[in-house]
Amino acid sequence: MAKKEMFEDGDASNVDAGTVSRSDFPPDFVFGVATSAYQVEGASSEGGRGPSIWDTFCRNKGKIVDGSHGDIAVDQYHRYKEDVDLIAKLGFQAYRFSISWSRIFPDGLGTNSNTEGITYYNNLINYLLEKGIQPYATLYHWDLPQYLHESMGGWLNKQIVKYFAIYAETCFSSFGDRVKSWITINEPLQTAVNGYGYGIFAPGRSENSSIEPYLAAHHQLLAHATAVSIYRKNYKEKQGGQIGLVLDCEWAEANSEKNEDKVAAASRLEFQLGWYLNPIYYGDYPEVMRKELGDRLPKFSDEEIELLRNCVDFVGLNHYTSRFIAYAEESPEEGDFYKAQRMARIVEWEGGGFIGEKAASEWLFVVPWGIRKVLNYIAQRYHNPPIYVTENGMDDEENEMCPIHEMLDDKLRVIYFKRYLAEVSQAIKGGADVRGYFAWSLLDNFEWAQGYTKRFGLIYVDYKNGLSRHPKSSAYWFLRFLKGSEGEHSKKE
Ligand code: PNW
Repeated sequence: MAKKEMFEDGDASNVDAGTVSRSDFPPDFVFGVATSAYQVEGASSEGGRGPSIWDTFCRNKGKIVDGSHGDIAVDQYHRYKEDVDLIAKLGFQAYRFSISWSRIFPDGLGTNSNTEGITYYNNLINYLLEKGIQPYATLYHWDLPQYLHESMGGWLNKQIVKYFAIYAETCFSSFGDRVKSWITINEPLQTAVNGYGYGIFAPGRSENSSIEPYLAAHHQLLAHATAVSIYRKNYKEKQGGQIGLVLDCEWAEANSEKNEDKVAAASRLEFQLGWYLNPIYYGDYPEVMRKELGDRLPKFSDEEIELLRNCVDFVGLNHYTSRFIAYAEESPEEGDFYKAQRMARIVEWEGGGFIGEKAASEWLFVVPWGIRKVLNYIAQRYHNPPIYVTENGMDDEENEMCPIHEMLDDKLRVIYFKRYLAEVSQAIKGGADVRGYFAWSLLDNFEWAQGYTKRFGLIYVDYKNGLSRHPKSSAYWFLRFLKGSEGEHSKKE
């Protein structure tokens, strides 16, 4: 294929809600479902687990809309077999879960590992493999051991790199004989911006928002790179696995043909993806970030640049939604991080009309073509790396008045998956090297600051009736899709 033709956006007019099928994807393409430890496990003070910054954060009044927490969550710690059985029944081949750092090292310091914690993940991994499901393990999905925060400032302190490395190596040596796909860190952007800038995620800091997000991001990058170098040096060859980083990115579509809007949209992508991928692929933060942020952006030493160079086997992409982006001299959006970007995020097109149907979360609009554009963007800009879509999905509002059979008939979610998957298959046909896709989420769970008020699951969890699990229409849609019986029929017509 001629280079110029690669990654073209292609003709989306044939992307109709009814036509996506398993055979639109390569045979070895991986389909899975995803969760994270704090959102599903519960058992927060069992099995020797130490407290994490989310346990503490949830205790601060007003931080979680329904005043809830993950103490019990959906109790996967005790019900992992039932959940794995469901994954297998639906026909998924992979499960992306995260390991709770403070189950392995209760205070995070890396002196004595907690045998019970290791046993729990051994049991989970062994049961997945018994059911023919590949484990994709994330080392850090936001639940920093509380002690590392209290004693040294968590991600603000460079020492954290050393403790993360010890933790990562313990996981590689304990589980790497069976886990062949590792993710170091989930969405460092959200931790940096929401954890250390706006304070709406743990550890809830906003006092020094013009400095701390950039430090927290810097140390997450170095922690990631250090873990990768340990894996590559001591484990990769022997264990035959791969390791990557998961980034979240909304597609940024220029709000008009005006050059200033196009520049604003391009810079928005640099502030989301380039922040993490440029140091890895080009040896430094994006120029536009250096220009806007000056000395607030930390610098890499020569050794660090070397350490970061190409330190991913794959890029994990969490993608949910897209925005129109317009240039704004003063960002109307609050806070330093947005001010630096000189742009406005808009959901209503200049000429009227929303960018997509709104899901339950304030930030989530259904924009299927956005995922194709992000995938093509990563392929073009970062030398066509292997990509896994590590999260994609949408939420419904919890509604106690709504009868369960209505909650289970999640029609919009079925359309969401069909249309986003059709766009992923178009990106692959255009040349992007996408290897897998994980739906968020296996089941309804603790949605961070939104508590239990938002439901992202393929499987409904009945919070009032013993946390029982009930597959939604979207789960049955995936079952048919993965068996190959979905889409083929309408295609032949
Ligand atoms: C992801 N945003 O976070 C997380 O990885 C999941 O744990 C989470 O449950 C899921 O998305 C749904 O929210 C995000 O505001 C949270 O753009 C917020 C945003 C993006 C990603």
